[in-house]
Amino acid sequence: MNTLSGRRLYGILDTGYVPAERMIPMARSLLAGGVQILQLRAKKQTPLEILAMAREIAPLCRAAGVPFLINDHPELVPEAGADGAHIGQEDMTVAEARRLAGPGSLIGKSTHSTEQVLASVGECPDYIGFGPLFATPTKPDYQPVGTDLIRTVVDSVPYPVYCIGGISAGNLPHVLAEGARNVVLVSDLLLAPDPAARVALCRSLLSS
Ligand code: 3NM
Repeated sequence: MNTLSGRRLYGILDTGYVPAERMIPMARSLLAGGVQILQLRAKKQTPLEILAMAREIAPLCRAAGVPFLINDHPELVPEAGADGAHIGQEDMTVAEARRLAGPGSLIGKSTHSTEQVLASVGECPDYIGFGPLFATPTKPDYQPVGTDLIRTVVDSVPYPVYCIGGISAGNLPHVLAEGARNVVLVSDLLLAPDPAARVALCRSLLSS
């Protein structure tokens, strides 16, 4: 069984929203709320800084039984004790990421169009991200793909699709009604007054 099976809520610790000194408390909050996959996304930090953060987050995820992935840096996975990495369209191939991250690691890939979704099949990632569904300040330079294609995309690949981009507790019921099974939320969780409660709310929306 795919170790992502049944893991429908994916959270990202993004250093654009969470300062370094808040990273561990935020990881604890998201895990306490019931996030089911966690990623560290640190676009402006050096690999050494990312490694230091990842080494602190990995044991928390392990204790919670939650897969922990590192954005963009599969080479840090073994040393960080992480479970895998997430790569973008402009990065290396899934095979190269898997080689760097080590045997048994989870590798996810971003897709932003149906063409990219279909092309991902040949690469055999463990999952794909599909988005951004809606315009989002977290990834400002990307054209939203909307929700009309979700069902087609979910049905066209043999691994989980994680819809991403502008998703919030508020629009989650709509996104699910459009055919999404799994979702990634970033700013809606990280900027919530009570991130753990926000995660728990999303979990309950996903199971209702
Ligand atoms: N990747 P928020 S959209 C990190 O489409 C990321 O691949 C996207 O953040 C993609 O939940 C996105 O704050 C930003 O909109 C998601």
